[in-house]
Amino acid sequence: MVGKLTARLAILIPALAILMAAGGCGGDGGFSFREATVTGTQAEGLPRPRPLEAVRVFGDISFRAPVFLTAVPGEAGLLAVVEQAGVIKVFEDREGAEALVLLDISDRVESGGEQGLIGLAFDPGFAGNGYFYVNYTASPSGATRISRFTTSAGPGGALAADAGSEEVMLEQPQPYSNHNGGMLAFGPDGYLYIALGDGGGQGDPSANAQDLSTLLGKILRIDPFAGDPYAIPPGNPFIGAAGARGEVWALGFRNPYRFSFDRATGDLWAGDVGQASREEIDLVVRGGNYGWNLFEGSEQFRNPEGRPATEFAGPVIDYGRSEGISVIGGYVYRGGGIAGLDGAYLFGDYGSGKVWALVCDRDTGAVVSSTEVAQVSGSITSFGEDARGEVYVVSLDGVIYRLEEKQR
Ligand SMILES: [Ca+2]
Repeated sequence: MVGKLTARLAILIPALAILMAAGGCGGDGGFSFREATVTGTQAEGLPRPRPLEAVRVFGDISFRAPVFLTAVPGEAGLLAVVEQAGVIKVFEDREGAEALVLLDISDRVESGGEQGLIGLAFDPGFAGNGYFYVNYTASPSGATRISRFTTSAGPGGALAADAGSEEVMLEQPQPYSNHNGGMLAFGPDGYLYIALGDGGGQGDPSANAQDLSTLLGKILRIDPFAGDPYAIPPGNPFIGAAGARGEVWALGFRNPYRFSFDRATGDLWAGDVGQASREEIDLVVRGGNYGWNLFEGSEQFRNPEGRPATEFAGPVIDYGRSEGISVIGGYVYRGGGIAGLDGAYLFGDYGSGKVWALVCDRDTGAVVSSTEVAQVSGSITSFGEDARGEVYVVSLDGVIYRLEEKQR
C-alpha cells in the first residue's frame, strides 16, 4: 500500500510545476472541480491588487506566540490578540497603547505545536451580554474544548473575564496532537461556526473527514443561544441523515485552521492545510464535501475506488510546495484604507511568509488572479480584521503587521 501510494505521488510530481491551480469560485452550488480558469483578464469593478506594505504595529506590546487578532465588538478601536499558551490580551488600536489581560486560562491549556488556545469569537451581542467563545486544547487530555466565558466588569470598567466563568459547550477528543482546526466565528446568520481538523496523524488514518458520524474534519454550525449547552440550528444539512452529526455544516477537510465570512456578501472562505503537496482555499457552502482524504487540493490522495472529482467541491485555488507549506486562510478585504483591494481575498502561508490577494469573479465563477502582495518574516499564524475591515497579519514570533497601501 505504501509503495503504491509513493508511486502515485511520484506520478503527480510534474503537476507541482503549476504554481497555482484553480477550481473556480462560482456560486451555482455545483460541487465540481473545474478546469483551471485563471483568466488574467480584468472585468469592470473587480479588485486590482497591488503590492502592499506589511507595517509592524503595536510594537510596544509584548506578544508571546500570538495566533489570532480580532476586534472587540462595541468597544470602539479595541483589539484582542490571542496567545497560544492561553492568554487573551486587549488593547486600544493606537501606537503606545498598553495591553490588559482579558483572560488567562494557561493553567488548563495544552500548548505547543498545533495545540493551544487557537480560536476566539466575540458574541454578536457582546456589548450587552459580555460573552465570548474560545477553542483550545485541554490539558492534559489533548481534547478540543469550545467554551464560553463571560466578562465580569461592567461598561466603563476594565474589560476582564474570570477564568471561573467557563461554560464548556463542546468537547471533542483528539486522537493525535495535530490538526485541531481552531477557527470560531459567528456567521451572518448569527450562528457559531467551528473548524475541526481530521484528528491528525498522517493521511487521516481513520477517514474521519468523510465520516458524518464524527465532528472531526468538519466545519460545524451550532446555536449557542438555545439548547443545553447548544442547539443544532434548523437548516443544518445533515439533520436526520442516518448516523450523521447534526452539527456538521460542511465536510472533507484536513485542517481548516482559519476561515472567515466576507462581511459584505456572507461568503465563507477557508484555508485547508494540506498533507505533503497541495494547500487549498475553499469557498464553503452548506453541505459541501471538500474531498479530503480522497483528494488533497486538486490532486487525488487516497481514492482506491476512483471516485470522480466531480462528486466533490474542489478548491477555489490550490498551490504546491514551491509557494509554501501550510495555508493560512485570511479575509476578503472590505476596509477603506487600500485602493483597488475591495473584494479581494487575502491569505498567506505559515512557512513562506507570503501573502496573496485572490480575485474571483463571482458572477462567472472564474479565478481572475492570485497575486503575491506582501511577504513577512516569521511564521504567519493568522490574519485578523479590525472593526473598519483593515487586515492584520499575526506572526508567531510576536510581531503584528497591518497591511497598508505601499507609499511610493
Ligand atoms: Ca479539499
